[in-house]
Amino acid sequence: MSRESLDDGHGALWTAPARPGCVLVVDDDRLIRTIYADMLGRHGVATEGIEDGQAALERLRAGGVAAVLCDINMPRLDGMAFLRSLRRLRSDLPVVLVTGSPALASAVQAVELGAYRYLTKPVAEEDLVAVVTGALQAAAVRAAEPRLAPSATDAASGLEAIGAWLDAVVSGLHVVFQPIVDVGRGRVLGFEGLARTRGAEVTGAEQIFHAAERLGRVQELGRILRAQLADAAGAAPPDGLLFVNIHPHDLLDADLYDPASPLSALAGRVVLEITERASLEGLDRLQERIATLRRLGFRLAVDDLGAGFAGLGSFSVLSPEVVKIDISLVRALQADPQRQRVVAALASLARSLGALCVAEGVETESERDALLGLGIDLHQGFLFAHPSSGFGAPSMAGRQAVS
Ligand code: G
Ligand code: MN
Repeated sequence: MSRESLDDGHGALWTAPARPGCVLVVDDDRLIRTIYADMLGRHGVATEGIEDGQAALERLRAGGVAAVLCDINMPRLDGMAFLRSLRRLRSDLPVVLVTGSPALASAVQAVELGAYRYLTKPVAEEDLVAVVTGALQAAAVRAAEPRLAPSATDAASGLEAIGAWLDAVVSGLHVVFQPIVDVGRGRVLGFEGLARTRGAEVTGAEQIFHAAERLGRVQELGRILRAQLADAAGAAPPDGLLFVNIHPHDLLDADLYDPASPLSALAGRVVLEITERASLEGLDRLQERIATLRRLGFRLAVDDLGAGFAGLGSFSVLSPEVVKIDISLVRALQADPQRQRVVAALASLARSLGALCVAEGVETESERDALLGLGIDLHQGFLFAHPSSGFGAPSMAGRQAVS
């Protein structure tokens, strides 16, 4: 993962931490430690090996560790006990767990303890590198988050430029819709509203919200988008659900809880998607807020599951009605038995919590069929329809037509 990827293209908003730190590889098997170190080393990731959880806790006190890659089965202090003790000391350090047996019980425990990600043995080099560099990037973003560019003037002018850009974004802000298809039944479950703009050049909605976060304008955007969504909903099929993305900052906005807001009037049809990319940690009175949303009639979804820093923590906090599997887990799923196991475990976790499971970013028939093979039949993606301004029937990509 390159340093440049932290630059948003509008002048560096943050500086990289002075010392990024290494990845602490915790495994009682020396050979495995060496293998992981070699795999990561080939991709420029510095590692340090250590033989068990107890030793790892002691090592962490000395600092200089940016992320941890940890086996679950170890003598003295095992991976779970290690993670539990670590969370008492530090809540922010990303921990990637590795296990030989991806039992549901340990997945749930890992969720509760906020593991960054879960890998099953044998770990492919490609997966290891992708997950560990993702963890390192999350750590770097966290470490750099409150900081601005080195000189105050640069920071101020940078912010001003971003403010002007965001004004242009807001002036052209609008919502497009993408269907979520029940492939098994050949019908549409609902539509997700997605933010777009005509006002400025953007690479995606994430870029918009990234800038809005820096400027404290997330709630302003959220209000505009929710009002537009409610407005457009009149043209949507009346029996379909509306999936609405909510940024964690929106959860602190009184407008979201206002029974008189345009979206509240439609709450019974609305599923609020909360991304798993951002942490819900530290949000004031979160449980109370979630309960209020449910009282208003909203349902909740965990979005982008499998992509985030928050790990699976949002599961236990939100008790979601819907779980959306991230596009990164869906891409070329048919060719990756290991990832199929992970997706199957997430789907089974969703089912055991009574939630519907939607796969995002389905682009090919092979991905569709692999998902169907795992019992996941709610799909969203370009294979069925690109996001568009209307609520047209999606292509069923060779299957029966949608009613
Ligand atoms: O974070 P969230 O899941 O809400 O974002 C969905 C984004 O993914 C939207 O911007 C949408 O345009 C995009 N998207 C939807 N379907 C596909 C797909 O099949 N492939 C890709 N690459 N992107 C998709
Ligand atoms: Mn979404």
